[in-house]
Amino acid sequence: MRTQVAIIGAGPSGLLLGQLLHKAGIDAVILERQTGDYVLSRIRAGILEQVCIDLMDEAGVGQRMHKEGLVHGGIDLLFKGQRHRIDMNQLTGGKNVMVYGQTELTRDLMEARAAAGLSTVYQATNVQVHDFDGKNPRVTYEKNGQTHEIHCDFIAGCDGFHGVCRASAPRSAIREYEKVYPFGWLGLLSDTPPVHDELIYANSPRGFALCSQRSHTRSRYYLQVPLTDKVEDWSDEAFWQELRLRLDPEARAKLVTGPSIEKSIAPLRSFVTEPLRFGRMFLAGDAGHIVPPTGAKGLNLAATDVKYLYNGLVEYYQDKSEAGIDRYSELALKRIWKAERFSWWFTSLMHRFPGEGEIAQKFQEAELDYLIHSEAGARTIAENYVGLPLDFGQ
Ligand code: RFL
Ligand code: PHB
Repeated sequence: MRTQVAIIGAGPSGLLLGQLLHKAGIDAVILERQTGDYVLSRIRAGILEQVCIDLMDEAGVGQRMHKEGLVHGGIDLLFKGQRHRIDMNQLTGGKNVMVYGQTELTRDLMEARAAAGLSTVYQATNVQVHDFDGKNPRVTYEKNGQTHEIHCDFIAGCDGFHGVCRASAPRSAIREYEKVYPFGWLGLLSDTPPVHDELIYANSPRGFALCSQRSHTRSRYYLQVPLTDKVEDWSDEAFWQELRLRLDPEARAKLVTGPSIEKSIAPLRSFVTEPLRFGRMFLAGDAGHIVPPTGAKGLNLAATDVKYLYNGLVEYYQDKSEAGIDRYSELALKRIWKAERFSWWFTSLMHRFPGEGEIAQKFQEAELDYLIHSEAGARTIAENYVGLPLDFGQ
């Protein structure tokens, strides 16, 4: 088989890239290790930046998102038992974010791909990437006991943190930067109305908590937990009890609890690979970088990587120029490092770090107090949270 771009991974990065390329008349095949249902069962991100919304529109798959997504112009920061609103819309000259779950975004992209009759091979095992240092890369995979081969011009590694593409890059050509945090996030999804109409990020002496949502009737809550905790250690009742203790009295009184639909623990990590291009193979999304979820940046960064890569590929096919693909890694990394910095900083500001003692809590509270009372301070949170502008390096 032959295609122009072989995309590895049918998460948000791979599906969005596939859809954009299709719109531009560029042929792509997507190989995914899991089933489509499995991909949709992973509960992950919930907040879209404007650049991500714009990309869904550019890909022609934004209709349901605009109908069902909830536009938020602010977030609440809770510390010392009190909530303070950061008016992001006002502080950024009218920018907002949208609540629309990664599951829904992925579903929209999958459905559009199926409707257009485009090829996604699910349950493709033993995917291997070959010869990407030359002009004729290949991808091999197994399906139903048979080995298949795809010849292509480019390989897009959209296969997440545990994928095969980054692992196949020559060790002498790659640099990896990593910070692992000494705690995780326990997430709970429930069909209960959200405690507040915007998100609440809580700094509490008992640890961080986040009140998020998927709709007016579905809530997503998170608690900072020690890395040693297991999901089985946390009954729903224990989760709600601990969440209450980390909230302010008003939110505590308003909190509606109910049975969990999903509960899972995610470790927190900052991770960046440099570069994001190895000959004719590119890395995009979680394949190239991971952020701790505190800044809601993971999915949004994946989308902007895809935008840069897509622009470069269009330039290659339509204008016969390699300038765009040559700049992909540099441009994407510039934005990635800024989001990495914000996510690390916001994580450090909001969580309890083992062994740091009460003085760390006091420093955090003083910094939060300064930030919310300084327009410059509040704006720095707002500008980063709604997402920095795309830089095309002109
Ligand atoms: P994904 O979504 O991981 O998709 C990669 C796809 O590649 C497939 N794959 C392979 N396919 C073929 N062959 C192989 N060898 C393969 N290896 C892997 C996988 O099955 C998968 O389908 O990466 P992508 O597309 O780059 O999208 C990135 C986002 O998913 C990610 O940044 C966010 O979900 C991160 N993230 C969160 N981000 C937020 O902004 N807010 C959040 O609340 C949030 N929560 C999370 C998260 C990530 C989590 N992970 C990775 C464990 C919670 C969790 C639990
Ligand atoms: C979510 O809704 O899952 C979510 C929202 C904001 C974050 C992280 C996760 O910062």
